[in-house]
Amino acid sequence: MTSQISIPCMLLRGGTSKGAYFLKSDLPDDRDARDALLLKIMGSPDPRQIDGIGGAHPLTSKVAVVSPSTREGIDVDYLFLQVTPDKPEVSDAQNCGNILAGIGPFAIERGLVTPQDGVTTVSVYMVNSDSRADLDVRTPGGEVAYEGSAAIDGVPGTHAPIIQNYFETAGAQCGALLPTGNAVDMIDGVPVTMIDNGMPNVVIKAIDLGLSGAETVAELEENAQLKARLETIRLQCGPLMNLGDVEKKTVPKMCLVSPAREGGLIATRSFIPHRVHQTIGVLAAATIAAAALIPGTTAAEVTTGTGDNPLRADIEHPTGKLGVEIETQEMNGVPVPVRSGIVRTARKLFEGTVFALP
Ligand code: NQM
Repeated sequence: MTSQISIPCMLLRGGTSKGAYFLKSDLPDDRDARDALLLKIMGSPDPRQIDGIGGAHPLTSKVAVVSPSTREGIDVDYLFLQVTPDKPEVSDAQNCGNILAGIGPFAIERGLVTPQDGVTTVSVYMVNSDSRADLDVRTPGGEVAYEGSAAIDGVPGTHAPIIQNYFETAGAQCGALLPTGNAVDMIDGVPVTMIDNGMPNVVIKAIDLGLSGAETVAELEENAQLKARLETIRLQCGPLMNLGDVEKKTVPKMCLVSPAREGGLIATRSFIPHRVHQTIGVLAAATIAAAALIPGTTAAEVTTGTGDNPLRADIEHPTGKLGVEIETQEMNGVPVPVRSGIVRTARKLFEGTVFALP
C-alpha cells in the first residue's frame, strides 16, 4: 500500500480570493513535479475539484509559493500560481494582488519576518511580475491581527486592514504600460485599449459590444456569444501585448467599462478571462485606473477623472467598489504610475497538512 504525500499548507483568504500557501522549501524543486503535485492537491482537472482542496472557481483555486528573499531590502519572494479547476493547467503567467494580501500574515506566521509591536511592513518581491510591493500588516504585541474594522466589498464582515503599496507595476508583464504604443487599437472592428499596470488588460467600452456595463455576473456568464467574441479579440491581443500565444494563459484579462453609477471613477465587468469576476482583481483595478488617466483610451472616454495626483478613486464592480490610489509621473505625455496603493484584508482559515496521492 502506498502512503500519501503530506505537505505543510496554510489556507488563507487574501482579499476577495482564497488560496493554498506553501513554503517553497516544502514543494519539489522541479517545476513539472511541483505542478503535478499542486494539481493533485487542488483536485484539478475537475470542475468540482472534489478530490482536492480547490474551491471549483478560478478565484478559489490559487496557490502562493513563498521563500526568504536574497534581494537587497526585500523580505520574501512570492510566486503566484493559478491552478485551472477543470484543466490540468498550472500557470505562472500572471500575478495576483488579492493573494498577495495573505503573504504578509503568512510570512510573519511562518517566521520569515520578525513582527514589530504595532505595524510590520513586509517587503515582497513578486516573481511573476519582477516587481516589488510593501505590505503593512497590523501586528499589535508582535502578533498578526486578523480582527479589525476594514471592510472590502465582496467579503462579508470587517477585518484588520493590510495596506498594499505596489511599485514598478507599469508594463511589469508586457514591457510597457501601453504595449502597442497606442492608447487605442482596432481589433475586429472594436476599439480596445491594451494596457498593463501590473495586470495585462484589454479594456473595451461595454456600449461598443451592445451592453450597458450594468449586467450582472450571471447574465454575462450566460452570454456565450459575448464570451466567444471576447475570446477571439483576446487571442489577437495576446501577441500584440508581448504575451505570445495566450490560449492557455489567464492573461490578458478582458474588462468592459462604462460610466460610474455609484459615484466612483468608472464601472467595470472583468473577465478573468473565461469566468466573470464577482469583483475585480487588485492589479486589474490599478490597471483600469491607470487607463482612465490616459487621454484617448477607451476607459478615459467613459470617465472624466478627477485631475488629482495621486488619484484616489473607487473602481466600481458587480458587488461594490475597490478603492485605489495611483501616483503618476508624466513620461512622453503619458501619466505613468510609479506607485499604486490598495487596502485589502486577509484571514488565516486553516493551517495543517495537505495530502496527495503519489
Ligand atoms: O488583479 C483574479 C483576484 C484576481 C487577480 C484574476 C488579482 C489582481 O481577484 O491583482 O487579484 O484576475 O484572475 O484574485
